[in-house]
Amino acid sequence: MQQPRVLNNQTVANLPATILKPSYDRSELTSGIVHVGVGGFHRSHEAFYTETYMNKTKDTRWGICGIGLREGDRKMQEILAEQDYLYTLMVKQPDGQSAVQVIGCVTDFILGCDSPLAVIDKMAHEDTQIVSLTITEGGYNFNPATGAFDFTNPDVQHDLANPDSPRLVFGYLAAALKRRMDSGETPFTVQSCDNIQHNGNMTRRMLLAYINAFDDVLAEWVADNVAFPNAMVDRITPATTAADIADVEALTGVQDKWPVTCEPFTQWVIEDTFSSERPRWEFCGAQFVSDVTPYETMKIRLLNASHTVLGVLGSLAGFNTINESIDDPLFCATICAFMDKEVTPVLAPVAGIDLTTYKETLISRFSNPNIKDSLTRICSESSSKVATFLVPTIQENVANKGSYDIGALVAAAWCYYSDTHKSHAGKPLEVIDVQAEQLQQAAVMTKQDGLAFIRQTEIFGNLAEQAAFTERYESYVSQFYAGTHVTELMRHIVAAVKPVTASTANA
Ligand code: CS2
Repeated sequence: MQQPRVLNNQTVANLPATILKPSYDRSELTSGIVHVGVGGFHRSHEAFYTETYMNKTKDTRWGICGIGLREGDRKMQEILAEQDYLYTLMVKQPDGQSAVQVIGCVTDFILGCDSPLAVIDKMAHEDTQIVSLTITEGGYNFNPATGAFDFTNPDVQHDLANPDSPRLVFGYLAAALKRRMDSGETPFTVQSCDNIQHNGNMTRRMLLAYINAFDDVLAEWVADNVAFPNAMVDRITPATTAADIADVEALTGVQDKWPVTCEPFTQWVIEDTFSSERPRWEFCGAQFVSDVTPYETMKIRLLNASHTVLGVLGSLAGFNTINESIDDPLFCATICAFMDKEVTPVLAPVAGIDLTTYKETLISRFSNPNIKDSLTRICSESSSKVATFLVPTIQENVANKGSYDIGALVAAAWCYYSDTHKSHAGKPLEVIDVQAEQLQQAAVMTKQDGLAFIRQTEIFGNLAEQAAFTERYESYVSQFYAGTHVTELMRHIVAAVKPVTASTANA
């Protein structure tokens, strides 16, 4: 049997003309960007914007050197290296059409677990203007209850003792910035692309806390010279499936072992405070603003939190994907009620954005039947996501005497789910969470202590001490343990609410 042709520098040249491919000269690329965490989202978002920028301007200084810090990054490194760092982006429209593009801006990929010094050299290299990060919400190493950098993490202790072979991103950034300081060069910008409120400020605070533990001079230089722009990032990017790989091959005639698929919608709002040069991403749709706070709060609390609500409640009800769940009128009504009654009242107005339209757009994005974003992906690392996306909204509503029925229901459903790892119908649920064991232990304790699960203060802050909240939460938890189906509780809640957001999906 004939071997499939694989995507690489040779085959890309002969792709059908309908497929967009790099129009700049890849052999001229230098890596102005070093990116830590080359997963699906980086490849559909920052790399896509950078590719679009270079296709338009032929300014080839903005190649991206990928960095993986862990063993788990090896597969991506190997596949990209085999493909001359080319990959395919497949944008899936709701009507079933897909636009396929080959992205060429990745120049290289270094694994920190194999060659830590090569990573430090690359970050410190004079071509590097930006070190960007998608290290997930959990990667920032802060204790959500106190907000402080977590020095108890054994990897932090390892990095303090071994500054030339760190494990965490903060060790790498510190070592590379020290080289820049010592050689008298301007620093690179550190640009977070994670869904964390004030992601730049958070990165700065964590990095400075880490550096302050061993080098006051470097800490002062970083504080005075390094920019950490805050940004809101958005593009739904499901995990790549075997069917996606087959579809890409059918459309392009070449095999890409790890393409990335995403929705058509994309948004990037960035504070324009860079340490030195940056690509003119505004030429290809990014928005530069002086204060990103309202945009990021809106996105994290509406989009990401609604994903978590659908993920947890939908998993118990037996759904597999976001679109399957939002297609169910009860789930759609629950999300509309959550957005209108629990989130909107605690959001500040966002200049230039009509919130009602924004929420309606979210419902239609969630409904895109071709994205098939799995609830397993959405529920992965819920311990960081619930703390970042949902708990602040509940806390503010408790303080303002607002509504938090759906927030309490999700907390209770997540407790039950963390205990049983099963849907109501007994379907096993795959729990991907670094805290999975701790979550299960806390959930199991619920039978003795109804509040055991929400006493995990690093996730829930002080919610276990808020009587108004705990009353609601305990009532839901005991109903779950008594066998009540999640949809029965949801029906009760939405019956009492008249949503404002029209469900375009189910109209
Ligand atoms: C999702 C995000 O992981 C999650 O829980 O909410 O990955 C979401 O799809 C992206 O932030 C969309 O921009």
